[in-house]
This record gives sequence, C-alpha cells and structure tokens, in this order.
Amino acid sequence: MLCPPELPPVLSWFNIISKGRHTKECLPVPKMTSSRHVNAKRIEGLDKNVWVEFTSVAADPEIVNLGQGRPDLSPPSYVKEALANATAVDEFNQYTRGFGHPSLVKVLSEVYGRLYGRQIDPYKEILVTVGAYGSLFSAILGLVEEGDEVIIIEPFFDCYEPMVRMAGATPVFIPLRPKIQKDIMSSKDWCLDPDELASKFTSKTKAIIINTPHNPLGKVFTQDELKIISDLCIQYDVLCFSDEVYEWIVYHGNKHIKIATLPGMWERTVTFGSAGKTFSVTGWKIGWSIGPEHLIKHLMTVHQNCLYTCATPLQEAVAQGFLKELNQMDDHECYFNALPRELEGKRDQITRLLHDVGLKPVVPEGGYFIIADVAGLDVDLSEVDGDDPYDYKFVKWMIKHKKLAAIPVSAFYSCESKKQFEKYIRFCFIKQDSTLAAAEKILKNWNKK
Ligand code: IK2
Repeated sequence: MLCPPELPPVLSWFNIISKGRHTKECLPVPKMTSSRHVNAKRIEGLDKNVWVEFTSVAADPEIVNLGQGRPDLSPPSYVKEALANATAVDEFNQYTRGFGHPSLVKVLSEVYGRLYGRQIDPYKEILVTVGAYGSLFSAILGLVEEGDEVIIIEPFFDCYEPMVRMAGATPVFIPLRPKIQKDIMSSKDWCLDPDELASKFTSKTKAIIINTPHNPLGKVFTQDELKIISDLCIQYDVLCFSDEVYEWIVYHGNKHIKIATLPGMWERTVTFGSAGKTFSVTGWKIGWSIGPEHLIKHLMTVHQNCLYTCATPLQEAVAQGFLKELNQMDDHECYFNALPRELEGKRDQITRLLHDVGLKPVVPEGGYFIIADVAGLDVDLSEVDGDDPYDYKFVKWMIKHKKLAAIPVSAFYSCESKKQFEKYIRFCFIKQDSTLAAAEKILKNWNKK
C-alpha cells in the first residue's frame, strides 16, 4: 500500500479511513499539485484522442454512425463458430505460448509464406499481439531510440505520432498531396513528392512508417511508389514499418504490394496485420508482426514484458479462419476476395451520394473509408464553440443537426499540417445496406429544413 510521505508508514490512508482513529488535525492535506501526481513526460500532450472523443458523441442509437471503422456486417459464421468451439476446449481457456498460439503462428507462416514467396519461421519471424495497435507499439518501443527520427506520411493513422513520441523520438512528417483538383478525385491522385521525401531522410532517421491500403485516404501504393521509398531506406539504412491491416481490401484495377518483397527490404521491414480487419471482427483485437528474426526478437522483448500473451480462444478461432481460407485463397468465394467485391458496390454508392449532395469525394482504391471535401457546403458553424479545426466543428454540427457521424480528417495530421487539410471528413462504408440507406436519406434531404 502507498503511504503519504508526510506520515509514518503505519499511519497510512487505509488506517485513517478504515479505523477512524485519527483526529482531523493529524490528517495531511492532499497536495493535488504534488510533483508525484503529474504525468510522465513521455505522455505530455498526448491526452486528446479522436476515437475517445467521437465514439462517445456518436453512441446515440438515433445517429447513423459512419465514423469509426466498425463493421456492422456479420463476420463470417465459421469464425464465430470456431470461437464458440475453442471455448469448449479446456486447454484453450488457459494461457498459450506468449509470442503467439502455435496453431495461429503456423497458419500465418503458411498464408504469408505464399504472399512473400519465402519461408517464414512461425516461431521466430511472427509475433501475435493485441491488435495491430500492439504490433505498432512493440515495434516502435522495441526498435526506436530516444533522439531518433521517424518519418510519418500524412495523413497517418493517428496512433503513429504518439507512439513515436512515447519512444522519445521525433516524428518527421511528409504529406501526400492531391496532384490535381476535380469534382471526383481518386486516392491515386494523392502522391508524395520524391524530392521532398528524400529531403526527410537524415543520419538520424531510424524508420519510416507506411500504410497501404491507406487509412484514411484509401490509397494503394504502387510498385513504383514503394520502390522510391525502399531505395531511400536502403541508401540511408532505415527500417520500414509497414501497416498493411487492409491488405485484403483492394478494389478493381489495384494490387496490394508488400514493400517487404522488394529487393533488400525483407531484412529491414516489419509488416503489421490485423484479424479485426481480415475477418471483420474488430472487437477481437488480434494482430501480428512479421519480419526477420533479428527485428522481431526485439518486439518480443517488449511484448513479453508488457502483455506476455493474447487471448487463446480468439487466436485459435483466427487460426481456424485462416485454415479454412488457406485452401481457397484464389477462389471467388474466399472471404478475402468476397469482402472487397461486396465493399466495392458500397464504395460506389457512397461516392455517388457524396458527390450529389455537393461534397467532393476522394474515391479509395482500397480499405473501407472515403474522405470528402466539405468546403462547398458552406455550413454556418458559428454555434459550435471552441478552438477545434473546421472539420471537428463540422462533424459535431453534423452529428447534432443531421444525426450523421463521420470522423474529422485533421485528426490524421500533425499540428503543423492540420490547417491545410481541415476541410475533409471521413466516412466508413463497411456497413449494412440499411445503414447506408439511412445515411443516403440524410444526405438527400441535406438542404431541406
Ligand atoms: N492501423 C490502421 C491503419 C488501422 O486503421 C487500425 C484500426 N482501425 O482504425 C479504426 C478507424 O480508423 O476507424 C489499426 C492499425 C489498428 O488495428 P487493430 O484494431 O487490429 O488494433
């Protein structure tokens, strides 16, 4: 038990409260500003979080929620059954191997062995974690040193920046910019400037974080774009953290390429995947990191000392899901092929809708989010208080007045860049037809009082 420093150990708060033996005079006045109560420096300024803020405001069931990436489609029945079956086996209700349940790491090594075109050691080159968040955390904390620089491509999945800062390193941002302007843009139109990218690499650069297919833009990086990044990584001896949680969700005419398969990249790349995205079970929070043993072993050190292991029945169920799909990966009915087919129709539906109401959508090549420029709507936001960027105010206004939730895109930018990109909001479209129909109704009636 912790004792207030002013009191001898026997006069602990517990004694005071439970026995009531002490007079008021002897009670020390708690110092709310005591230096022992302040946050650790490593979390300074990291207390704001878009998911915490917008998940609560969108929780009202009356609100049509196209905010957080939370599928309301049913996950495949066989993974749900596999989970029920796993919990019926006593052994699967206990701790399993810390770095990944054996059946899961074995099937991951088979699936990814095929995709990488190389043998992957299930016990040394794979680490199973609590979601892709856990993978990112163990990679960044295990490999990035105080004083290092880490290049982050903007917009970026919001946790990259705080994780880099918690590691004591400095994020160095490089934006994807729209090359052209038109009414309906594609995520293809958003590109890195190769010279600007090269200028970000220095002797201090430890790693670059990439994300393809991209959240929130939906960009699928091409072979040529990845080659520019990989050449720089090799030239400057930099690591690559490749967040590929939407790897299976790629639309017609696009191909997901793993940067780790480019020459010279396997040995310097850690790639992250997510069962939440793969099987539409975001609540399961099972993710994995794949890479060479000399890197994965450092992630394992972080993992064994922070989390030690992940839920056994969930890992077993994910393993069963992969075992089912492994033998039909090239077939039409494989979930990894069926899901993007289903989502492509939803993407096209929401694109049309957003365009018709006067927003300027950026059509994603992959993933299940679409961003749209809302500047054209010219909504009067004077009633929304605070210093928030325009898109935060717009989304709050839209939730209140239109009962439709989205996510402000400036949440995916650094402080310095937020202003430039504050006119975009992000919609999630991995939703049932009825949810999208409800959103359609709201959007079609947008201008009616
Ligand atoms: N990386 C990316 C790019 C993600 O999108 C996510 C989770 N999705 O975010 C929800 C949203 O944007 O609305 C993760 C990593 C984390 O994945 P996991 O849920 O497996 O931890």
